[in-house]
Amino acid sequence: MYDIRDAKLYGIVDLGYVEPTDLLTRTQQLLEGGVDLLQLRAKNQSLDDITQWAKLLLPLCREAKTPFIINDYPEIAKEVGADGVHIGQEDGTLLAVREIVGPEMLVGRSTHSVEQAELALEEGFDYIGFGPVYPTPTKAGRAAIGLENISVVQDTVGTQIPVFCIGGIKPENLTTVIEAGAESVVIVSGLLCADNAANTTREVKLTLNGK
Ligand code: TZP
Ligand code: MG
Repeated sequence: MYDIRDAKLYGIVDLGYVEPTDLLTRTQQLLEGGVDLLQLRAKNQSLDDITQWAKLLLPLCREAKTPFIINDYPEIAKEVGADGVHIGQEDGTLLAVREIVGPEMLVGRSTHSVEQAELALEEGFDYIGFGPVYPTPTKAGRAAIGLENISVVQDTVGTQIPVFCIGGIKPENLTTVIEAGAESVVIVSGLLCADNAANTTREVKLTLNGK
């Protein structure tokens, strides 16, 4: 049985960076490189399209034994039989999501402060995203929270559920983020825009594993 507490690197195939025609290839590259969780993130796309893409990607993730998470849409996660769903601060309560997806599915929450992180733990989320650590075009308009509270959240929330630091994290600044206390990260553009996504993913995994 997969234990999400072992997850170090959370990869996202984001339609802001990947053409629909490249989705399968990019997903395969991230899986080959060893992401521990794979999310489909598709802002401003039709529910039908997202559902179809999710159905394409799910078998790849199953083959790689990597949990497949849908961003924003519990109904789609339920329909396609995904392993999890990820929601933001504005996306309602865990209870409302559980009514759609049931008790087993992983449910993650985006958090942007120590207070939000602690509330997400209290509410019962399976993991959190914590950031943006650095400003990032992937989440335009959201202020960066910096490095200083990573160790605080890691030492409180992070002893109970995984804390994935997110936002502007790249291979170049990963060591700085780890030195600030991060144990697990989400990297979006830093993997998707790499010349060789599979190799970059592999290198990032080695760094996260302290090698
Ligand atoms: N939530 C906070 S920052 C962010 C999300 C979805 C985007 C992270 O993307 P990148 O490209 O790794 O900065
Ligand atoms: Mg959302």
